[in-house]
Amino acid sequence: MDSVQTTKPGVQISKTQLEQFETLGYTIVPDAIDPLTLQILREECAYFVGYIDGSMKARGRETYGITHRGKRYFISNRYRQSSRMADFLYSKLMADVTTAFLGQDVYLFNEQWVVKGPEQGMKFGWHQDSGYVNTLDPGNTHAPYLTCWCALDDMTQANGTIYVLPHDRVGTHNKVLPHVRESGSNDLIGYTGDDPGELIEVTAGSIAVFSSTSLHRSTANNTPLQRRAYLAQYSKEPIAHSDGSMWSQAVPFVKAGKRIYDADLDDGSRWVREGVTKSET
Ligand SMILES: O=C(O)CCC(=O)C(=O)O
Repeated sequence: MDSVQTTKPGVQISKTQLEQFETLGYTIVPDAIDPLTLQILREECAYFVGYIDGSMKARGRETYGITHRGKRYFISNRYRQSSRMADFLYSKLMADVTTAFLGQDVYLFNEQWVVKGPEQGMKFGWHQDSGYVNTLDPGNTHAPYLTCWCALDDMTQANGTIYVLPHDRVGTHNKVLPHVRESGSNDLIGYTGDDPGELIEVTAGSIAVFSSTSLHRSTANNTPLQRRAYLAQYSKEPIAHSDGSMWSQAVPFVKAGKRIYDADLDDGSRWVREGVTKSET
């Protein structure tokens, strides 16, 4: 038995997963999210997609950045508009998962829904999450952060799951590649080689954990149902913009191994870069 850490009954981060993360840049935590929480996440997801879709319709917009109406939604940093999302983001489950990979201090950096519409759900191009940071802020030097990609549906090649390119096949361990914006989709593309990457097919409630320097992409959704993911990103220290100001958010979550999130202090007036909650642009 190689388990080194128990997160909750039935969910463990093993030595093998830690080694896989270190070597390949990603690992999977299967069936991590309990059914009630999964239901809550799906309900919250429906609310935010409906809200953004309505906002786009009302403004006659087909795109907001990388969101394309009906096809693909990226809805970021809205958890304070929900009475339930903080419970998940700052849960024991997420503390146990994030501390296993980041260490004893953890901050929430970013959170977003990534939803692909039925039948016409668009693909998402090869990128590193750190590539988005560095393209928007050239010269940024941040420690890699952690993406917890939470599957809200069973994820398959057909409905637009992700592929990850292991670090050891492309040399991305702690390395951020240049990215170029793709016209039409507005995606930033960080890899144009012919390695298809590793297909991540997981059941709803599983979490794919990867480093912000891991190259990943996702395929189109050709099924009759939405494909829903919730992506929660955490860092081991506040991430600064190269001008010294805060990048995105740095909400204190875990300090010296203890959960310290305080909802009463988290009213959006601190630990948040101005404008970060406005994704309709
Ligand atoms: O869920 C997906 O399709 C991929 C999302 C993703 O790669 C990202 O938001 O960085």
